[in-house]
Amino acid sequence: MNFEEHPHRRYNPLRREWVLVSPHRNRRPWQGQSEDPLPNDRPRHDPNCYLCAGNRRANGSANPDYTGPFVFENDFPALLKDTPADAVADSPLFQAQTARGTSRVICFSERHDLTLPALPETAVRSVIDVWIEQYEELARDYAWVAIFENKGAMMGCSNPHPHGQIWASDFVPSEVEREDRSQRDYLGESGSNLLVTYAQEELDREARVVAQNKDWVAVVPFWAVWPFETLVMPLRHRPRLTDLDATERASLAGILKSLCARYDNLFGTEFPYSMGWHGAPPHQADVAHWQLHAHFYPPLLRSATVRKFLVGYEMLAEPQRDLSAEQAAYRLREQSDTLTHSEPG
Ligand code: H2U
Ligand code: ZN
Repeated sequence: MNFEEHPHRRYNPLRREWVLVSPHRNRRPWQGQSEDPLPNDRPRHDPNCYLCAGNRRANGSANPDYTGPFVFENDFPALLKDTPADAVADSPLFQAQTARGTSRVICFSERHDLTLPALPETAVRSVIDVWIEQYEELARDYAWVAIFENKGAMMGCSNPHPHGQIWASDFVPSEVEREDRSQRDYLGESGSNLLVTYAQEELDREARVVAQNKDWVAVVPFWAVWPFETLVMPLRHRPRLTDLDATERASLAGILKSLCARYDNLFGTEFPYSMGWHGAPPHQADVAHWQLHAHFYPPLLRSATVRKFLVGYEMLAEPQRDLSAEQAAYRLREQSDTLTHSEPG
């Protein structure tokens, strides 16, 4: 089988599903327009931004004059703290349960104009520290803490001010449960940790590695669905964000910055994506099968404006891609790991 020629399916052992790869459609030379980089003309502080320091939010509360990361309770939370516990299961076809939780917003920086790859490494490190603090605090009361970032209008993010979200819930969401089961079964069957083994094998094979340092590796996973999807993993066994030591927290800032700079450099744009962390649920005692990781799911395919849609066949049959994971990794790897497009002053 030739991965660059023959249509084939690849298996995703984390989600336990297949992806159809059609590389023959892609043998033509790269068709991506090379677009002029979009100038970032955002001001350092935007008086109309509801996330900027000192400004009023939609519900009237005022942000403090913060510097560095700033966390506040989402004014329009998807989960509420005081939902009464209840469940409906009078029929297997009509099951429901109440959901309790809380939602917070984390502004990465007071700078309206700087996203993760443009922030100094120490500022990215502060974001990581706040992610971990928030996780520790919310994990005391909740079954799961979702830490994620939606970036760019294409991903439904309305505000370019660099920010992410933190949702805590009294349930473990489906995607995490699925990964829990597949990692648990893999450990049971093979005696080894799925992602620790996977990261090592990707380092040996090299073709899908985008960035690495002494503690971390970022790869386009063998089973990637989104064209430039990546998976960021620690090299040592670390079930949760809270298991990272100081060195790993610092080197995480480095690899995140380098990965996001490569993304931005690829099409000369602030690369949109949804990213987020998966690790062992806070109250789970057996964590040998779990390995912490971040998924980056970016929608862009060929340029700053041409995106991949997961429609027809993807919705009704299974995910499909043309660009192979190896080609995507090569294109990201050949980018500079520092921003090359115009930066605000
Ligand atoms: P996006 O990342 O989807 O753009 O959303 C930012 C979050 O900020 C969103 O969840 C919240 C929205 O509910 N928000 C506030 O909490 N206060 C505001 O004044 C506006 C937006
Ligand atoms: Zn702002």
